[in-house]
Amino acid sequence: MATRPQAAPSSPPQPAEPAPAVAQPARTGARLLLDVLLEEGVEVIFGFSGGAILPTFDVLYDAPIRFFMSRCEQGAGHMADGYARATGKVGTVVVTSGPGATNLTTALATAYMDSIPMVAITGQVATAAIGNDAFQEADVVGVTRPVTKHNVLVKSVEDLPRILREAYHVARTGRPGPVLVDLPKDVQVKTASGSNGEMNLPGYRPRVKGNSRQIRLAAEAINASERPVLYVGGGVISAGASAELRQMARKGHIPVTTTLLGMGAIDEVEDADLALNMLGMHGSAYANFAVQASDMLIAVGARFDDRVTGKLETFAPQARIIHIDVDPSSISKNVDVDIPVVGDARSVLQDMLPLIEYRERAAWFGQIARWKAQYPFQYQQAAEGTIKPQHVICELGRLTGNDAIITTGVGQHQMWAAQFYRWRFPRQMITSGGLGTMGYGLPAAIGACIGVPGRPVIDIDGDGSFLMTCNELATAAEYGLPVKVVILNNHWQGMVRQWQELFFGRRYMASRMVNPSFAKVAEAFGCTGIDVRDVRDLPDAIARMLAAPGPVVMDVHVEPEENVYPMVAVGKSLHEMEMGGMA
Ligand SMILES: Cc1cc2nc3c(=O)[nH]c(=O)nc-3n(C[C@H](O)[C@H](O)[C@H](O)COP(=O)(O)OP(=O)(O)OC[C@H]3O[C@@H](n4cnc5c(N)ncnc54)[C@H](O)[C@@H]3O)c2cc1C
Ligand SMILES: Cc1ncc(C[n+]2csc(CCOP(=O)(O)OP(=O)(O)O)c2C)c(N)n1
Repeated sequence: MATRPQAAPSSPPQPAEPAPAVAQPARTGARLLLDVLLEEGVEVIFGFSGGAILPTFDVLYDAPIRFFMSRCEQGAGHMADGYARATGKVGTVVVTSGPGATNLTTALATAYMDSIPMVAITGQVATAAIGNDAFQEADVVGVTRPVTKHNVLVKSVEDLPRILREAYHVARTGRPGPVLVDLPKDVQVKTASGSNGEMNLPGYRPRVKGNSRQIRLAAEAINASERPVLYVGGGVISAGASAELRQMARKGHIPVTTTLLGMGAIDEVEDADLALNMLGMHGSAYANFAVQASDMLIAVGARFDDRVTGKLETFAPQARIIHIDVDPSSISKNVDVDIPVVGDARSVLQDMLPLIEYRERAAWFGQIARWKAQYPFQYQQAAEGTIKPQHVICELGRLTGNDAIITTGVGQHQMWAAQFYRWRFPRQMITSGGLGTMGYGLPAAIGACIGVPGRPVIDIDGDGSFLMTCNELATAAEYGLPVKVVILNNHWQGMVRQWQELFFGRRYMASRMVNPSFAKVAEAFGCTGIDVRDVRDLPDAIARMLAAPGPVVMDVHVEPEENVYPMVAVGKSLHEMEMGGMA
């Protein structure tokens, strides 16, 4: 199929232009849907078929849109999500009714928790059959309401174009998120004449520009502070505000810590003197100490998640707090804020930048340098031949020049990736933070690989996480996608094992993994499989993996009982870290 000429929304996403109200001959609902998708600039769809969505699949047969068939609807959803995170465009997923839609819900919840723009189109039984326990009927709008930014059942073909336009607009503007359009089969086949629809969302007006008085107050407070810290989250990535953020940090001479979802907002190599790396439960000791000692915390597009704050009552106890966020409901939700600024991070930082003054803050940077020297991310070297998981990440960083897009599953490997890879550009780290969805890594890597061809995409995965969606190797193989999977195989659900070791008296209930040979699994799916058991073989194996043109699974047998440190135990304050063998 031909790829349609570039007409996609730019990154960062911009509000859609109003549709020209051009009268058209009568078209089926499915055809109307296709025409709106084309006007919205959709170039790629992920999905899986079924009876209730067949009319829509039929118009996609010869449509100028690339279609990628997953092996499960959950995978298709994560692919659309990975595509969206890697490109800044809205991801699109199309699946059938009933089990197709319910399989998709985990992916919707994953995207919802991390504010990722997606449009999901689900087939539904015919309008007359709704409520009759019809074959493959599920109340998809009911099921997905808590995990979508907006969802709607289309009741008539005349409404369809408007609803679809609104779906893309709502998904990409304000605080982004997944939107679901539930499309009964009869609506897909009925015809309507008329235009491609105009939006009608009078109550939906996300604020872009921040209040100028609040911005001035914030800038004055920052200029007056002795020990400021920029606490930067996923909102900076989705706003496309990384350049402004870096200017702010450099101009004001302010250290920057990033959440798991904010990694890459600052180049940790080029701006190493300003970078405090990740904060929080498994963040760096120097970031956590800095937050606790700061007199001014500037949160930009970050939502004070409990993995970040630790015990709320003792979080940043000496700091006044500025919070820049596009979603007013995020302000003072978990932590009371002194100076809120509601608006798009890029716009607010642009307005604030001219007001920011340079200050040397020698004592503050001196203290931070001492913490960095005393408590770097580190691990004890392995016994001869054996492989430390952290070492694998360091080697991946070295051999890719820290230039690959990284996706992850959920668990220890995800935390080691965050700690030991060096993050250099926005949209480089693609991981499920809020929901923490095991199985996210491979399908998200497929989506990223399709969205950003030419850049290496590596899924750093756990054995448990990988097994949840490894069926999508068939998708990678079918389309010849050069996705690389590196499994840090500890033969455990490592993160669960760590908690059982530390908090449940080593009673390892249902956390041991009895695994297949992942290299053989890969081969069976038509991918390359590599098995690594000796640290001396690691560099060659990584080089072989990176050089291979197609999908590769590299199964690295790492030390099984390694723990992630630092660690702030639940209920502890951010500075009360367990350092393991680090300190
Ligand atoms: C096993 C595990 C361990 C974890 N440990 C840690 C940890 O140690 N440290 C850590 O940081 N995280 C950790 N996480 C992730 C954590 O659970 C949260 O997902 C993460 O901290 C949230 O990041 P964020 O604050 O950047 O929020 P996001 O979920 O990215 O929220 C973005 C915020 O920005 C706002 N926003 C969106 N768009 C814009 C815009 N255009 N302009 C302005 N604002 C905007 C939104 O309204 C929202 O408030 C862990 C996750 C797992 C699974
Ligand atoms: C779908 C899902 N089920 C359960 C969990 C709870 N959980 C979090 S981490 C983890 C273990 C992950 O094991 P693995 O993928 O092997 O990674 P490791 O911690 O060993 O690196 C589990 C079960 C989850 N996050 N997601």
